Amino acid sequence: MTARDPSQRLLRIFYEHINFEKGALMSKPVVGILMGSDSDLPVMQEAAAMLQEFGIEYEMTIASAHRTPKKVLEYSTTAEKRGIKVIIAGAGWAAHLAGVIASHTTLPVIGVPIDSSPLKGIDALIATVQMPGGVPVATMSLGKTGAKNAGIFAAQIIAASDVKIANRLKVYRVEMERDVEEKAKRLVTIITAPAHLEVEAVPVEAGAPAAKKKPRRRRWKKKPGGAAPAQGPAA
Ligand code: RP5
Repeated sequence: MTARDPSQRLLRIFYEHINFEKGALMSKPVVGILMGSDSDLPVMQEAAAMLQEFGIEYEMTIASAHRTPKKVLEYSTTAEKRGIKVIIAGAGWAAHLAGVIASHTTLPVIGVPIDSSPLKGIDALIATVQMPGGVPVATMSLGKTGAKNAGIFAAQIIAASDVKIANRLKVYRVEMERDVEEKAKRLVTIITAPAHLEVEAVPVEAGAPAAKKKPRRRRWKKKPGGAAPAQGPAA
């Protein structure tokens, strides 16, 4: 193998993004994650991460509706017999992967449109979501969030017949609610000033998840005799 060998490139990316200790290679996968290219892996590993969180076994491979149509056909027509219960398919550009898979199997197919094109994924979104009647694809939102939701949605499908996974999903929701409430409490502390003080607003960096942000600095400034500025807690 040379350094430019595509399989080498894939392995490198795979090792960078997948935590093998948590078991990316599993003995009895029930979810199949497919993607059109190794360049989709940084997005699609979000789906794998959620499945790992819920303790669901999965397998992952690259198969392209356009570049490897025979592999897609083979995968789609044998998945059910091999014990796969849900297929997650992510692709960018003219993203036909999820739809083609759905045309070859009655397993539920979850599509993740990937924002890898100059059209920023609008092409992939439309190609994935606009399935003709009779062959549905459950289309998620674009990019990493869509891949994350695909993992959760696959867990929800599995949970319909697996009470252990159903309970893990309930715990996940409770934890998510608690996290949001904690962030809301932090926000109230930051924006509610004592009557004799005035808060100097420090802008929040856009986009970064709150948990990873540096704690916001509070700068308190004496306000001569005035009340705190009228600000309520943000939603
Ligand atoms: C699609 O083409 C893939 O899903 C990928 O998002 C896009 C670009 O692929 P590469 O040219 O990066 O291999 O089939």
